[in-house]
Amino acid sequence: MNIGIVCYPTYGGSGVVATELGIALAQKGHQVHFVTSHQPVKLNFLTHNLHFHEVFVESYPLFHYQPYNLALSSKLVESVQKYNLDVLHVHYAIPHAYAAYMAKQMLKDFGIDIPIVTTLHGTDITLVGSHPVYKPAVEFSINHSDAVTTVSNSLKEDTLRLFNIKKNIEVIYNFIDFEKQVTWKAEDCMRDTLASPNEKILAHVSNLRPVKRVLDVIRIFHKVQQKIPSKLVLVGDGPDKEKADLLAKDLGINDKVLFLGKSDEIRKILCLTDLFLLPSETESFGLAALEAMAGHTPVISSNTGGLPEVNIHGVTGFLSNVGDVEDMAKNAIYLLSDEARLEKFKQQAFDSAHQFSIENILPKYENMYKRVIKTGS
Ligand code: GMT
Repeated sequence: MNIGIVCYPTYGGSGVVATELGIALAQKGHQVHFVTSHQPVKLNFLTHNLHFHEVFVESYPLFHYQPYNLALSSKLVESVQKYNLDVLHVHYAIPHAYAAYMAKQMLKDFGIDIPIVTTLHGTDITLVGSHPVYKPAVEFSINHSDAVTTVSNSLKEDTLRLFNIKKNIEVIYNFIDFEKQVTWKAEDCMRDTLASPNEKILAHVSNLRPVKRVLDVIRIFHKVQQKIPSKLVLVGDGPDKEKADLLAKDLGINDKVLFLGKSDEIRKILCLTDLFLLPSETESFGLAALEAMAGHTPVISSNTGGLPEVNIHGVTGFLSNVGDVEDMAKNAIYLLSDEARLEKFKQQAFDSAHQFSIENILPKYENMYKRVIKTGS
């Protein structure tokens, strides 16, 4: 198939899922065309079957806001015709589903009816999409997609609750490619660069936005390190980084909190991590939790959104109510204080992650593409 993919070409979340999906489809022999504002960060174009078409937004003094939607629609119309695309798969509704709908209508003038698959990722529904300034356009573009997917049952329920949806929504979970999961040997992890042998290592990876509750991460760690010699590794960059740094200083633990910034070495960092913290306010799936589990790391998380579908309470880690720092710290100490228990949870987290392996998920998208190409819905 010739598949067009539209996404935010950024680190984290929907962009990563879209990019990894495109790479996997290309490896299976499909021609995959990314139509995005920049080259997706994880993409290596010296790979067969992968193509990148940059959306260029022409600026003009009259424009207060750059009309990215228009530029994207136009580029999609051009790409569908030039590369004979069979289907467009857009990730994150705003503004991608809307721009794809416009492209679909324009292409009808050329006798082409291109099917649109929209994957909803989370904040496009929960935080941003349901805001009154966007809601009518988001609802319209979901209802006019040929097929719609969400990354968890929880996000499907949120979508049905927050919008008047007339389409069937299929849940297709986020995934992990275990073949890319380099199994670092313990001695290669270079644990000693971050902690002394008697210390445990806790980690948090995110874009450090308020929705991730990074201050809770610091507060949980503050309690944990009072009982268990440990270090906290924070990976990522974002608006709450400074606040987190200040809180660590106020609590007198800044020598134990290591800010590593954005990193391409997440798997290597997970190799030396004993416990992953994800106390998010809302999380449609929690790809970071799945990546941690695939790296043999149990997860202490909130029980919001799709997290209970990924992090199984008492098996792969523990769940607590959003903001219940006390309970999260108690669960973390319970795991870290018993070596045999910690090892058992590490193995269980790894085993459970396999239900989300790419071999299980990829055929669901391929079947969906085949269906919409054939029947248009
Ligand atoms: O929250 C992020 O890190 C970014 C955001 C996005 O759309 O790029 O992530 C959302 O999509 C991910 C991939 O499907 C999910 O794993 C995240 O849970 C989801 N984030 C939220 O719902 C807050």
